[in-house]
Amino acid sequence: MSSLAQLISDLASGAVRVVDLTQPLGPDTPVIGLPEIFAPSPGFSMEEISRYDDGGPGWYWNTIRLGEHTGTHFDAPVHWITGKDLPDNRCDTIPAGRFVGPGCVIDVSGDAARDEDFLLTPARIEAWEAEHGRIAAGSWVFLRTDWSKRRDPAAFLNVREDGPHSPGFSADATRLLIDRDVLGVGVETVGTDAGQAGSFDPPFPNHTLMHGAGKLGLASLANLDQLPATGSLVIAAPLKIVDGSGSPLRVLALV
Ligand code: 23J
Ligand code: MN
Repeated sequence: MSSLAQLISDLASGAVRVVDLTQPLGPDTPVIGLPEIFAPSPGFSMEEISRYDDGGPGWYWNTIRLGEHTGTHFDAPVHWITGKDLPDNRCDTIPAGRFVGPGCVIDVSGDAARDEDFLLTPARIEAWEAEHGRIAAGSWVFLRTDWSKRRDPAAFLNVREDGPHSPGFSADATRLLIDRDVLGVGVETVGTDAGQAGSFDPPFPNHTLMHGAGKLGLASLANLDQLPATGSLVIAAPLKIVDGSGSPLRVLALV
């Protein structure tokens, strides 16, 4: 049997399941808040075109408006200045093969519960590799923080007087993942950098370094607690927006 025929059979039998790593997308979807000197990204809004009425007696459809980086979304290398001149760096030009890869889940949910500014370190990645094997080139690496269980948008964004507080990656952890030649990282928080990362060196190190290396990002993921540490197959394909810097998307894992 071919591997795809085997997969089709395993999907039909339930031996392989599809896990949806996507948050619902609607007007209540939280959006990253940047300091007021920067332009804000609009959240999701929807306007009806027709609903089985005079505007369209037999059909229902809507117009949607949103920032590219709203809800569960994809970050292309061109999103960051460090990736702006790389080849194949935008939503419509990244080869589709780079949207599919094995998933590695690094569970730091206990650490993030104790410390909302928790940062993944190289030592923590190496400890994970001692247990699960070296992160393969072309993997999606997910940081499980259980942050998606914060259903209240205020608790999810967790903004205080000194800005947002949420877990993320140290600059050196990002460098190690680039050395592993991952496809990119995925997080449960609103962005792929920690809440306080605007004041790190370099600022927003995960965006700066990952996108500078042509790597991808996935933010506001859900259900990472339903994935094994290794062995899943992840499909994260953005809309083919011409010159797009990112896109809302449906992220699926075969488990
Ligand atoms: C723009 C500026 C800073 C950040 C972000 C966007 C994101 O997190 C994003 O959605 O890419 S941190
Ligand atoms: Mn983004």
